[in-house]
Amino acid sequence: MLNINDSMDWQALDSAHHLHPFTDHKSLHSGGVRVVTSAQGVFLQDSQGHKILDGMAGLWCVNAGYGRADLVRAAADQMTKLPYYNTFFKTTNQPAVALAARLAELTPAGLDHAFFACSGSEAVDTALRMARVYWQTVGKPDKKIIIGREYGYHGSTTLGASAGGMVDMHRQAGDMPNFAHVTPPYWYAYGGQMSQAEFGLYAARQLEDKIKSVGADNVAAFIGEPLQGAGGVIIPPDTYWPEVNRICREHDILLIADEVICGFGRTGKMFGSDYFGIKPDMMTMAKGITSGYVPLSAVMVGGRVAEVLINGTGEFYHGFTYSGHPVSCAVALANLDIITSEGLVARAEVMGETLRAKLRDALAGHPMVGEIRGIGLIGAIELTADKRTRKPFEKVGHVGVICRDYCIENGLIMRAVRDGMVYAPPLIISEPEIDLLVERFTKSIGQTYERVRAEVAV
Ligand code: PXG
Repeated sequence: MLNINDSMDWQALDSAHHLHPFTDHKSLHSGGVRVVTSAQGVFLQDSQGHKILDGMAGLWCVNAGYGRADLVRAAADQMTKLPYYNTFFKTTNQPAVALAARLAELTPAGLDHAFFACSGSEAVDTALRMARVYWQTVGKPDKKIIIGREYGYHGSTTLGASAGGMVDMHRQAGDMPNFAHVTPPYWYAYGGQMSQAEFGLYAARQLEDKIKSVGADNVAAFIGEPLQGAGGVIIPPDTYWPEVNRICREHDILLIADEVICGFGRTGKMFGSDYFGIKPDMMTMAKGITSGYVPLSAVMVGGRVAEVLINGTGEFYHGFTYSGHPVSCAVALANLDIITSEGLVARAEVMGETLRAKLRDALAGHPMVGEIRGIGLIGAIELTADKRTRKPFEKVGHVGVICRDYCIENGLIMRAVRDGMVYAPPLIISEPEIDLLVERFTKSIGQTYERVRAEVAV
């Protein structure tokens, strides 16, 4: 019989039977998997007794922090009352209705209808299908192409992978027809001699050029994350989104804001669209909607599309067993209560500033640190082989992984994207916890630097 206190047993069983997402299994099995057993506040506990500061809020989602009794109670109460019923066939449930109405209030004006699913990928899939169905319904069935961006991430379904700009995903059956991609507004890497403001306009106009080259009559929608999270926390210059708004409006292209990471306070505003002034026709959201406690996602649909879907399309042949799941919706409502009553959105703005000020104090002069950027409680520290020229390291990703591994050794979870280190801690993080994060990260950067220097010397 398995001894549940022995972490090696869980590791062996995991290797024997469990396929993980985005994982090279050979290398996982040789190193051994970390077994996370519990969590409280901003700290994770693993089966070997390590207490680790979670600088990533799980996967950018545990906005309200771990161990929130109110969320547990909301789930238990709803499971006791009505654990499941579907929202097909002229049926609804109270938490789903209440959440749809609450989201209509919270999102920018005009986004008044919610379609529910379980994951960000399903929300993206739903929005893309809605976009195409919208154009079919209004008599423009050729408008099918979805334009996304390089380094964009929109999930792991085939449509989501095709909309995203991750070339490795495209290679592995994620390259459906009728998708196109444009340059991301990644000033640090691509800005060259341009000012941030100039580069924002330049990157937006790549979209306009693409629309012109494939023909606006063939384009259904542009999808973009307000800031690109999984792509490395690429934060667009202020000039970018207003220009994208204009381009989509003038060429009659639907605009989909993928708020899966940015939504629910991450940027210091309720939504990334509020922060950047995006005027979306649809918004996809997941993760922070329940702080990750249970799966839930939504597409918020604006008046233009909703009106056509409701009054023109007839039946939209799309939906999921768990659309509007009452337990997920009840947890989301309790989570939104926490976010609003504890002022977590404003807190993200203030604590984000504090975190960046401390990171800059500790690291701005470090020879390997190229840029420290962020808004709210999301950001990145770019590592570079040459601070002055922003030269990347020879083997992209190698130094990032070294740094990530030192972080974990030092009791801190950060993600490496190429050679940038990204952070997105729970929005409840306190100042002493920020100090700890900065202290552990600074130590890890120091160790990484020594290691890289030693490698170069060899
Ligand atoms: N859109 C965006 C903007 C996302 O960030 C999805 C859609 C898909 O959501 P689901 O719930 O289907 O995973 C995401 C998810 C990472 C990482 O390591 C990022 C995500 C998921 C897993 C890992 O950065 N983002």
